[in-house]
Amino acid sequence: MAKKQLRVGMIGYGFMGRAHSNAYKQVGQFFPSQHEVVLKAACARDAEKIKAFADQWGYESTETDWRKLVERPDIDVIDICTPNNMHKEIALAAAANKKAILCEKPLAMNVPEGREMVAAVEKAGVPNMVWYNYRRIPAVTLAKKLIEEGRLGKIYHYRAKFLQDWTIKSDLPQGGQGLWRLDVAAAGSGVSGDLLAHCIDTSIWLNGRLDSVCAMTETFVKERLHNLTGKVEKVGIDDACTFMGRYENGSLANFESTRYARGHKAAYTFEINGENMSLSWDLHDLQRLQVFDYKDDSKIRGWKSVHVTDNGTDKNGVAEHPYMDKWWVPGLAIGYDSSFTHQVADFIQGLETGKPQGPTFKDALETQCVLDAILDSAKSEKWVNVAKA
Ligand code: SOE
Repeated sequence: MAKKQLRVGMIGYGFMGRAHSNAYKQVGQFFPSQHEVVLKAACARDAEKIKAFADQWGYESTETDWRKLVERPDIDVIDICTPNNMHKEIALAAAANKKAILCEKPLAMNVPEGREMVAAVEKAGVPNMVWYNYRRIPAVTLAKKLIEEGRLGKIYHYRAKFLQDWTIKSDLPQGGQGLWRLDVAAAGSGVSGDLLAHCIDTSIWLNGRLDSVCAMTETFVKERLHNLTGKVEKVGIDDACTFMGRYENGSLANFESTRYARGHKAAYTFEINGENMSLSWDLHDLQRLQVFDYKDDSKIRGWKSVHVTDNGTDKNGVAEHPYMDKWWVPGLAIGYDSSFTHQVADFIQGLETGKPQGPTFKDALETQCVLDAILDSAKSEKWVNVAKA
């Protein structure tokens, strides 16, 4: 049977443009479906750069104006890989043109923008998803499975960290290729929207809604050259952010992110402590889930390191270790890039089953509500209740 085409219009060509393009190219090989992903067009203002990107990844055509791209009848899905301050405008236009939308995280610059985006996709009835990719690292998805099976019992604590060190240099400019994350006008916030957003998305998915937060932020380098004005200007982003919080289920949250943790490049870790079981995960050892099961025989009770590979199927024939049966032979590794491939595979499954896979824009709005609450709290130096999405 002929496959239905899913024709992608990609906006942006940076790190995420590459990560997503790689996923589009891989997905049909490892996760066959009734859809064939076609890299139809890539779009960015710089004609030469976008042509080079399109040639490298195999896009059929290019555009230099995203408005033209979202109106093209030969595009089914718009992938937004631009700086955050463009997300809303593009998403609204894409929804008005009845395109499915895959948007980079965080959803928006702030909650009001996020609400507009949710309203737009819901009104247009178009499929939508946000690229919070870490949910789909198999060991993280396995954690979700163990929690859903009730193995942890009552959950008491959720703690997460995302540490990097790439902005310590005080002579890095704010703005420009790869550095827009330092410019508050383009990014909306600093590490909170960039790194904590991942931790919050994973935590809400695993542990439910965060109810209230108390945060602290710091901007260590107060002024940087702005590439657009050519002047040294005040830095408006948070360089580091720490917060504590309470979940609706009564458990306590403890989160930290920074780009000033010398020696750490992408140290995303989390730990969950339940009454019967604790789980912990580390992006630098992404195929392993650390599990402590209090129900184990006390003679051999202890933390075990579960290698999430292809360990066979359950009684219903479903792979015990999520996604892994689709890759290589048991025991062989997959990586960070595969989380994006899994996300496209699930997005397509959502299209085919009519059951949208998260995080949808609505789910990502919940994370946005936490992000806004954190920044409010840091500013007011008070506890803040998280708004309902
Ligand atoms: C920042 O350095 C960054 O690339 C984030 O933007 C990504 O979302 C994260 O996954 C890795 O770090």
